[in-house]
This record gives sequence, structure tokens and C-alpha cells, in this order.
Amino acid sequence: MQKNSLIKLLVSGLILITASSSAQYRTGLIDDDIAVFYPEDFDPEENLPSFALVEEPEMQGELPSDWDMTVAFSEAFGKSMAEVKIPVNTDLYATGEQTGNLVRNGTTRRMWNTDNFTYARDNGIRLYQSHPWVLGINEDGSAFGVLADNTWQMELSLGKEILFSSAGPAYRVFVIKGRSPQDVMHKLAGLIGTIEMPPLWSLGYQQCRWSYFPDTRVKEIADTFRLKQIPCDVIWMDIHYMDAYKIFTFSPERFPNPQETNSYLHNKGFKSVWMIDPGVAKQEGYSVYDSGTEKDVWVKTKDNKDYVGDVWPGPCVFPDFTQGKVQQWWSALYKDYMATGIDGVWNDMNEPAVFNGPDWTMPVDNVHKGDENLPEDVHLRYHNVYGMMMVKASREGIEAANPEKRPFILTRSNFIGGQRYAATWTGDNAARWDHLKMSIPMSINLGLSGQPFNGPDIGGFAENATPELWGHWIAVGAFYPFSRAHTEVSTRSQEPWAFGPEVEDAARTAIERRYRLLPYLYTLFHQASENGMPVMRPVFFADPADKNLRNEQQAFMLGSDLLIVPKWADHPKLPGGIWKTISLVGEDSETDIYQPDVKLRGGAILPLGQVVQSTAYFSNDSVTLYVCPDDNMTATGRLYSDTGDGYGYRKGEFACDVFEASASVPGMLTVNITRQKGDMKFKKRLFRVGVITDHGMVYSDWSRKNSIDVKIN
Ligand code: NBV
Repeated sequence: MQKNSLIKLLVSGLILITASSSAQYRTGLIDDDIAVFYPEDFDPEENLPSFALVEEPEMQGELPSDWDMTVAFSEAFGKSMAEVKIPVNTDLYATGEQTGNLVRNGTTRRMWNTDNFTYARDNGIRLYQSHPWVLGINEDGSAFGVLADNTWQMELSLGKEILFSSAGPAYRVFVIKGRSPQDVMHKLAGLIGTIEMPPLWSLGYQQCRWSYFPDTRVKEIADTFRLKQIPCDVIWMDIHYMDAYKIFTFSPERFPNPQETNSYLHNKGFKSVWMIDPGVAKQEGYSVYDSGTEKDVWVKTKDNKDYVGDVWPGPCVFPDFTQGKVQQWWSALYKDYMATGIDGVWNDMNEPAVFNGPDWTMPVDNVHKGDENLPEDVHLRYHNVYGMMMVKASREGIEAANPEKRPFILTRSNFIGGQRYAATWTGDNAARWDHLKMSIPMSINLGLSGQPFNGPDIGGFAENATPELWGHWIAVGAFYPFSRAHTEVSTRSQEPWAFGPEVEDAARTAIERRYRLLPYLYTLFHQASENGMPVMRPVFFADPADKNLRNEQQAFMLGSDLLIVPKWADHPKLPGGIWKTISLVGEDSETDIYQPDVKLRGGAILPLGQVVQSTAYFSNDSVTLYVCPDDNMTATGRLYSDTGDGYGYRKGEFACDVFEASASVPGMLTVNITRQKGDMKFKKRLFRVGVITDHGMVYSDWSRKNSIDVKIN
């Protein structure tokens, strides 16, 4: 073939590809109740691949003519806008972890991942993560969701309409409709994926401070937990463990033998989580810097020089995670590191925070090189997903280092969809009452944004907690999906025993309550991993049509069966129907000054374990079932069990047991236990039933049977 005609053919082929690909990007339905709206000038090169979505959706058909929630795209003042008309009188939620009320109506939010100490910058309307996603509840309890699939810097106004305004090119918007908020969350999970099943130990109570060092201090903390019989699963290592803040190193003076420290902890039933930041000290002779420089992995300035910015070690360079080769280089760094027996990794400062950078980060015109999978572009495009790309690469490295274990990563920065890679905490809050109270709508809204595995620093990070505040914080904090106490470098000691005997007792009771609830909690995490349902839920999930519940942000739900009502809740709005206050470890929350009421839903069966000092000693061999009968004297519940770590559950090594209670004979309640799914065998499995009656709890004996009777009067 002539050279000229070959070129012509190639060119016409290219045009064809462009034409057919643009036909792919047109407004329509991708599922029964999920529409995607494309702006006319949508450019796949500038938008794709999506960071939020698990995979590119396939078009199913035209938008039905009666689809009422449409998106209008426009450009104004150099911004790409997308305006979504919403029904009147809807309540809006989600938008990620920022400060403010549970209900987001009438507010403006910023999508620009920001290191925000005490949430002071911009009043916390931009924090460490971005979730360009709004959940709306209609008057009748039906719901919708709006997702702007856009990583660029963006503002979100929630008025009579939802308005996204982005500093980048035009982007697509997804609109989901559902019969309930739960239904919309399921559908969102279909788009953005879910968490992977976490290791059981990561659901235990965790103790942190900036920083426990040297290693003898770490051991002392661990020993004190066991001595005082306060359950705890994890001790955290903050930046002082490193050698001069160089990541993937250990201080020879403070942690001369990390293997030995980790084995010490393991022998006492603890796990350890250690911090890794993205900033790499720019020091020749430091292996991480040298190997990265050799492979040319650093983010560039607009003049194509390695970008250098100050973080803990002084001048640092930053991995450019948009390149596959950089992700692989980063992942590989975890091999030797994890071999010291580290169990989990804490990725901090990954907005990225840069002390001497503009707006405390790197310049927006810095350049990320990309590769055949991601286009080269400026930091303004990739800033919001820098942390997400980092934790994805971290996760892959940790998985490769320990293929038989489930990775645990905690990240400060992330983006919608990032729950696929890491759990999160809400950054540098303060030891103030309003921050304790605010933590509840924050955690709920994060859950409603696809991130169920989250929680704030218990006790508050900045400033000194008073004994009273810490006591109240741990009492509620024992119910956060991620339950970790943490505090800043210069504050007082904030261990459960540091505030005197009264608070120590309150902490023990609170944490014991959490451990007793582990069978239920683990079942909720399993549910979250399957269908994206948040673990911590707003009270209105109990009855989305009840307008009265829509603003409730003091009380919250754990799953669908438990209501947690903090002691300080002032006239909380609680759902109608039967809800019975239960005692988990002998506490009486009505008289106790710290412990929240825990209320069990009428019609629910709650599986409870034994109090153990660590999940290392946990098993679902002996389970107590609390039954709260409904008006018809019936109740149901379920329990998911597996080995707590590893991937045996993917091959059937799990058990999904279903419980059904009914009063077949007057005065007698029978609970039937059925294995619904899974092949997991228990050595000798015992159940005991406790029924909540008008005259208190009535228990059966421990039994091996699949059908247990309890006399109830
Ligand atoms: O590594 C020190 C801290 C850490 O304790 C905290 O949890 C992070 O949010 N880190 C921030 C850096 C210093 C913050 C002032």
C-alpha cells in the first residue's frame, strides 16, 4: 500500500473512532433508575478514566420522556457548571466529611482536599476528602442521588437546585432514583463499589497518639491495657518512629528492632499500625529517594523539574501516582517494611499537605505525567485524587507483601470511591464539645457518601480534653465504625486511664460494650462490603417518610436494629414503634452518667459475643441472641461469621446464619436458627436466647440445638 493512502486510511479510521466514541457519551439510562447526563462538549480525554466509578457504565437506552430530574450544563466565569433541578421540599445529605449539620440544604461545599487543622480553614467546608455526591430525600421518603464524576477543583451549592461549579472542563453527571435512601445507597454502590471485607482486628478499639515512643513506651501502653483489663486491639505508631521522618525507615534509637516490637505486641494479642506519608526526603544516599530518582517518579513543576516542597523531613519530593510505573515502585517499597510484622498502614498528609506550598499544598500548575492509562495533566485535575491514588498503590503493595492477609489502610485524604482501598478518619479535630457533637453528622454523611469505615479522633486531636469530655467521647466513640483514640504531640496523656478512675471505668464499660457487639458489627461490615450500606446510619433510615426524623444528628443508628442515644442528646427525635433499651455488659444507661442508651428495634434479634480483651481471642462459637419481639411476638436477625482475616470466606469458609423468633405456643418463644449460606464449621457451637419482656430479660440455657425455646411468662 502506498504510504499516502495508508496515512489516509489511518486518519479516516481515527475520525471513525472519534465519531463512534462520542456517540457512546450521550445522555441516557445506564440502569432502570440511573441516568447519565453528558454535556455537549464532553471530552473523554479530559475526564476519563473515572476515579469514582468501578467500571465504565454501559448505555441501556434513552432517557424516558417522564424523567424529571435533568441536568443543565453551562459555562460561566471560566467555570463548568452543572445544575440539577430537584423536587421541592427535599432534604439533602452526604457531600462527604465536611463540618456542619447533617442536613446540607442551603450550604456551599468545596471539593478541594485540604489539610485543615481544627477545621478552621474556610470553616471546614473543605476538608481532607472530596465526595461530589448528594443524597436527597423526597417528602414521601423516596430518594435520589446526584454524582458529578469530576476530580477537578469544584464548588457545590445546595439551594433550590444542586449546582456544581468546576475549575476544569465539562463533566458528566449521574442521577440515581430510588424508593428509599437505602435503595439509592445500593445503587450508588453499584457504581462506585464497596469496601473490601476488613480484618476483624480493625473493628476493635485502637489506641494512638502523636507519638508513642520509644518502643518501651509502646510496650508499656500495651501492657497497661491488659493489666487494667480494658479491651484493645491496636497500638499505632505515628511519625516519631521514623529515622528523621524518612518514610520506610525506623529510628535506630527509638525503634532499633521493629520486628521485636511487633512480636511483643502480637504475643499480647495486639496489632500495630505504622504511618507512611507521601513526602520523600530529598536526600541523596536515602534509598527511597535514590531509587525514586533513578526511576524518575517525582511530580514535576510546570518547567519539568522535580517539584520540591517542605514537609516533616524538610525538603521533599512527591511520587507521581498517575504513572503505573510509579505505583509499582511505591507498592514494592512495602515488601521489606511489612516483613517487620507491621499489620496495618496509616497514610497521612496525602492531600498532599506541603508546609511552604500555596494554600498548604503543591502548586496547581504542577504536572502529573500519566501514562497510557491516564493522560498527563496539571495538579488542579489530580489534586483531589492524589490521596486515593496513593492508597490504591499502598494497598496493592501491602497485598503483595502479605497475600494471605486482608490489608488495613487508614487514609486522611481520599475521593468518592476510595473506600475500595482504605478506611478513613476525619483528621485533626479538637477536644471541644462542639467537635464531639459534630463528629456524628460528619461520620453519618461520610457513610452516606460511600465510606462506611470511618470515625473521628476520639477525645479530639488538638487541645487538652477534660476528663468529662473524654469520658463522654469514649462512651459514644465505642460505637463509631472506626474506633480510635488519638491526640496531638503537645497534649496531655489521653489513654483511658489518664483521666482518673471514674473515666477509666466509663472507658472500660464503653469499650466492653463494643466488644460485646462485635458479631453484629462484623455482620454490618459484611453487609457494607456487599451492598454499600453504611454501618453508622442516620435515624431517619428507620422511617424515611417521617419528616420529623430528618434533622436528627445527635442520636444515630448502627445498622437497622440499634439506636444509639448519647447522654447529652437534647430532645432527640426517635423513630416510632418498639425500641427497648438494652444492657450489654451489666451497665444501666438510664443511671450511668456517660453511657449512651442502646435501643434494640422491636422485631430484631441481636447477636452478641463475649467480652474479650482483643479480637485475637474472639470467636462466634458461643453467641447470645437478644430478641426484641414486635407486636406479633416475632423477630428476625442474622449473623455473618468467618475466620476474621484472609480470604477463606471467598471459597465458602464463612457462615451466614439467620434467626427467626415466633410464639408458636402461648407463653413460649421459639428461636429457629438456619444456616443460610456458607460452609464454615464451628468446633462446638452454642446459642443462648435472651428475650426482652415487660418483666425484664428472660434467658434460655446455652444450647446446641437449632431451635431454642424460652418461657416468657
Ligand atoms: O503525624 C502527625 C500528625 C498525625 O498525628 C495526625 O493524625 C494527622 O492528621 N499529622 C496529621 C501531621 C501533623 C499535624 C499537625
